[in-house]
Amino acid sequence: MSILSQLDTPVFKAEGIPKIDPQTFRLKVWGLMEGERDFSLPDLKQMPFTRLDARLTSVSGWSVRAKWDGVLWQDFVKNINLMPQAKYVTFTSVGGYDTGIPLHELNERVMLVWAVDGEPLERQYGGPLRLLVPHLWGYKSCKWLNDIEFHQEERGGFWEDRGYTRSGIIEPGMTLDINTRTERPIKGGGEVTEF
Ligand SMILES: Nc1nc2c(c(=O)[nH]1)N[C@H]1C(S)=C(S)[C@@H](COP(=O)(O)O)O[C@H]1N2
Ligand SMILES: [Mo]
Repeated sequence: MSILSQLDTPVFKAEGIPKIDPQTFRLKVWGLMEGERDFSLPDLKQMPFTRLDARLTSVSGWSVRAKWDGVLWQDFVKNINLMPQAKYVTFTSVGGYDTGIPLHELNERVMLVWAVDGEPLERQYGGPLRLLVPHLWGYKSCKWLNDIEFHQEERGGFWEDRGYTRSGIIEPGMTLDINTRTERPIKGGGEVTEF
C-alpha cells in the first residue's frame, strides 16, 4: 500500500477509474514537435530517475505530502524536439479528462510519476502514470496520463471549463493537511512548502 492510500488520500475521478495494462501502456506525445512519439513505461524508466518530496494540493481544500518517484518534466522533454510555436501543453487521461498548462509553467519540480516512495502508483491515484505539478492546484496533475499535446493557443480543460481558473495558481486560504489531519493556512502563489 502506498503512503497515499495509508493516509486515505481522497481519490478524484471525474471520468471513472480506468484499467490500464502497464505492459502495453504507451504515452503518446504529439502536436507542435518533430514527428509523433510514444513511450512505454520501460522507456520512461530509462530516463533519469527523481524522487521528489512535494505536496499535491487540491482546490477542494486538502493537501498531501509524499515522495513521488518518476522522471522530471525537464528530463523527459529533452527527448522531444519542439517547434518554436509550441506554447501550451494539454495533458489528457485515458478516459478523456484534460488540463492545459503553459509550457513555461512546467518548472523544475513538475514530473511524470509512476511510484510513490518506492510503491507502484496505485490505480486509484492515477497508475500507471500521472502528472504532478506541485505549484498548481491538483486539477492540473492529470491522472491516467494517455497523451501529451503541444500547441500554440491557450485552451480550457475539464475543470477549467467548469469554473476553475486556467492558471491553476494555488490561492491563499485553509487546507486540510492529509498527513496530520489538521487544518492549516496556506499562503498560496506557489507550491505549499510551509508544512
Ligand atoms: N484523469 C484525472 N486526473 C485528475 C482528476 C480527475 O478527475 N481525472 N482530478 C484532479 C484533481 S481535482 C485532483 S485534486 C487530483 C487528486 O489526485 P488524487 O485523486 O490522486 O488524490 O487529481 C487530479 N487529476
Ligand atoms: Mo482537486
